[in-house]
Amino acid sequence: KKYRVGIVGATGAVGQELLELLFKRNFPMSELTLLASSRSAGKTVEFEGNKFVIEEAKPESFEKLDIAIFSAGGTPSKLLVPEAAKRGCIAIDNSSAFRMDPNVPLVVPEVNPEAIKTHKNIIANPNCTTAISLMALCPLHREFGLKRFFAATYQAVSGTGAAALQELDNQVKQYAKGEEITSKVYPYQIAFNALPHIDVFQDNGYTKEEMKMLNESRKILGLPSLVCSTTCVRIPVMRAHSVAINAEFEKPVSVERAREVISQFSGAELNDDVANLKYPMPLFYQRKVKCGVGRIRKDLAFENGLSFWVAGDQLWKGAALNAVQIAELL
Ligand code: A2P
Ligand code: 11C
Repeated sequence: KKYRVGIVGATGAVGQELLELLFKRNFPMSELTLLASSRSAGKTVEFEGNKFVIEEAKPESFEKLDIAIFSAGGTPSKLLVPEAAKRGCIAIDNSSAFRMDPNVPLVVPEVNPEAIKTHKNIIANPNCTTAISLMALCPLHREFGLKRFFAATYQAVSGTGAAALQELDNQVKQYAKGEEITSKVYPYQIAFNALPHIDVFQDNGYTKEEMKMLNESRKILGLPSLVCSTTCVRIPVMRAHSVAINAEFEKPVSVERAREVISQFSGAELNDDVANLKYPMPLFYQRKVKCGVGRIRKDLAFENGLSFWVAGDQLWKGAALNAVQIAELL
């Protein structure tokens, strides 16, 4: 069977990757419709010899689609995802709008593929930082039983979108020319800086991005009493997020066994040989299907604890790839 597929937010940072991955992975499509805002309607996009005319995403757009992958942000998703679902089109949503809805499965295919069965035409894709962290946490949890974890993230600007990629590029050029550095997307200069601020601040002092790590990990792993504390930081990297994690487990841990279970997990690549300076770095995990896990060591602060480092392409595993994997699962 072939499907009529739509991408909502097709001109964006994730939308462009969706286009590429649907072709690259030979997703069975009879038609592909590219949707975006009215600003882009009528523009043409060429990909591998195919020419597409961008259409404005409207409720009626979904009448002719079997599957629509949304990556246009929370507001368009809130408006259009239910419109797609009620027209019989399965919506795979990259935004945070429906992730915590108890009627919507939140799916990472390597972790909880069974959750997809309960969908009512809406399936949520997790936040990128959560998806990437789970590529290490899931196999370790299956082996040792996850109790709690602390994390600090190092997030690339493309997580913010296409405009932020442009902003970092502009600022580096402004710096090189000795010009004044201007910022529009972020509240401060991102080039040569680190911003401990991703998404909006909550009443408890954490940001929304930091709370997604807790709430989404609980839902995907099926561990309602899991606790974690995260600090999310934006760094001047173009693409691929990294996360430093310290996790505590129920059972005694061993570094050797941790390395084994990570290398057997389909979403992860073990990259851990410090004697030869081998560890995952964002520069080398761009456009890679698997996330890299390294720096695995016994944690000095936790009894049954492991410390490790994960890097992965957040436009892929954290967004477009995970969404296409969900479509493949369907
Ligand atoms: P457009 O290019 O027409 O503004 P990014 O995450 O890189 O910032 O991209 C956001 C994507 O979401 C773009 O493709 C953008 O389209 C799209 N988008 C923004 N607002 C809407 C909307 N109201 N309806 C549909 N698509 C939207
Ligand atoms: C970032 N994680 O890197 C964000 C982007 O909840 O889907 C995605 C936000 C989300 O800024």
